[in-house]
Amino acid sequence: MSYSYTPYTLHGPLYVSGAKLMDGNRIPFQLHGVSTHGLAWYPQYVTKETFQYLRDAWHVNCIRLALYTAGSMGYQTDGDKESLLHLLTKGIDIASSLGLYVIVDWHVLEEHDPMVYLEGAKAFFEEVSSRYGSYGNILYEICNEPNGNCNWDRVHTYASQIIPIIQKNAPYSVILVGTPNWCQDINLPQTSPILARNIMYTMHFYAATHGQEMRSRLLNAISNGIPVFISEFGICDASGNGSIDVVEGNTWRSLIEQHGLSFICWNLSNKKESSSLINAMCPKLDDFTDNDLSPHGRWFRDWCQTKPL
Ligand code: IDC
Repeated sequence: MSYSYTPYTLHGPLYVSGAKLMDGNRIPFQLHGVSTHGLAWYPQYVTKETFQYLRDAWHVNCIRLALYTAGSMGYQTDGDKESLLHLLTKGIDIASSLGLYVIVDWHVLEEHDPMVYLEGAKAFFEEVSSRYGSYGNILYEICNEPNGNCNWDRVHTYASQIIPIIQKNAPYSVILVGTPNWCQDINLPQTSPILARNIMYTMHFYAATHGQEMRSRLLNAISNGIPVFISEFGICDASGNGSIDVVEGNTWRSLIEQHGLSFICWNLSNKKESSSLINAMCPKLDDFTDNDLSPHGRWFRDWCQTKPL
């Protein structure tokens, strides 16, 4: 079924008020969607068929475009910058034409610390935010997962140089800031928050690895008024593989729903690993049947389908 209204026509530009993400009707709002795998590795899903299908059949209202900065084919390493940027903007354009929200994810991972490619990040966010400054459906995720020895001070220093670049061009966009320890340390921003408007801090979980202890940390952060956004999660283990844990997954789901948090599932690909939503042998780009989807994919689809656009 195809709708004549879209998430963006219904909800408009978003903003942050206190700890909450709000829509253009000034009502607390949840984004729920999928993250691509590394754009360089699975570019085939950046198509209108796939995004439209996910919107209409699964009620996905947001797509996260994961641009790995380092590693094989990374934007700052040996990737072809021009074609990666082209793929990213193609994703933004398709999502926008379908009225989907879209997260531009500067996917810091292997380099541990976003300061490693500070200059590259400045150039990248200048380029993208100046091109799309007038778009109200774009969120900027400025560093996926700081990790290793990267502490909150480093993230703060990085963020305070990137945020003004984005806000100069796209003054009203929501900006997502990763937290240390692969986005598990959601307690840290409270020690020295980032003093800018429309900021949310990201927490990531993988339900077969992360349980009650992390949920308590999340609850503490929420009760301390920290705006939290779950920009990546899975219900397999933190490697992106291993068995899925539906029981823990459902406990996370209840918590997310109770607090109206946004949630973006990893990952939109058919890579042979359990976090992939699509089965390894399935080449399809839309019209996914139960058999085309992994257990992860079916679990997430069933949840997402309960959501309004
Ligand atoms: C994983 C992918 C896997 C890939 C690996 C390294 O699922 O195929 O080989 O990255 O590039 C994260 C990261 C995300 C990881 C995911 C699963 O943000 O890039 O993807 N994960 O390990 N944080 C926690 C888990």
